[in-house]
Amino acid sequence: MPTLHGFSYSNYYNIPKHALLYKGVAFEEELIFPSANDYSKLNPALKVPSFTTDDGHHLSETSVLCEYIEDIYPEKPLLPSNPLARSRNRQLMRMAELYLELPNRRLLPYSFSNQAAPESLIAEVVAVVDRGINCLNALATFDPWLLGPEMTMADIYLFYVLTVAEMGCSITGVNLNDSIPGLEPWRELFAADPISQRVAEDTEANRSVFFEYLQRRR
Ligand SMILES: N[C@@H](CCC(=O)N[C@@H](CS)C(=O)NCC(=O)O)C(=O)O
Repeated sequence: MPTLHGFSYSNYYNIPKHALLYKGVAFEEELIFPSANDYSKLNPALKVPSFTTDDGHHLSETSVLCEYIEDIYPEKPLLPSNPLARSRNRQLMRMAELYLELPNRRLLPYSFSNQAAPESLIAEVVAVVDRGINCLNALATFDPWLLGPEMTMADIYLFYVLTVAEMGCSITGVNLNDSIPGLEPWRELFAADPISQRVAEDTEANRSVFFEYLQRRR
C-alpha cells in the first residue's frame, strides 16, 4: 500500500493527503519528522511530505506528488483533460506557492516565537504577496471553485497554501479576503467538505506533537 510520510501540522503534507482522500485511494500515513534517522532516504531535501509508491519507490516535492497521484489514480480526476485548462490549473498552483506560500513562510519563525519580524523583511514579503494577490484576481473565477464548476488540484493547493499565508498575513497586516473578492466564500465552501474537516481534525490532533518537535529543534 502507498505511504504518505510526514506530519499533519504541515500544510504541504495535507495537499497530497487531501488528493488521496478525494480519490478514495487506500494509503497509509507514517507520522515522521524530517529530523528522523534515515529520513534522507525518503527525501534527500529533508522536507515533508514524502511518498512511497505501491511498488516501493520514494518520491517527494508536493507538486510532483500531486502529478504522480493524478497520473496513477486517474479516477475522480483533479486536473482537467484539456491541455490549456490543465496548464492553467498548474499555473495557479505554482503562483499560489511562489507568491503566497513561500514569502509568508519566511515569517513563520516570528509567528511561532512571537518575536517581532524586521520591517525590511515584512516589506519584502508584502511586495511578493502583492504579486500573488494580482495573480488570483486575474485568473481565479471562484464560480464556485477556483477555476470553474469542478473542484480541482488547484483548489486543494491554494486552500492549504493559505494556512501558511494567513500566519504571515497576521504579521504583515495584509488582508487576503479583502484583497481577493470571492476568496472568503470559496474558502468556506472548501472547508465545509467532509475531507477538509477530516484533514483539519488530524492537523489539530498533531499540533502539540509538532510544537514539541519545534522545541527540540531549538
Ligand atoms: N518544496 C517542498 C516544501 C515542503 C516543506 O517546506 N515542508 C516543511 C513542513 S510544512 C518541512 O518539511 N520543513 C522542514 C522541517 O520542518 O524541518 C515541497 O513542495 O514538498
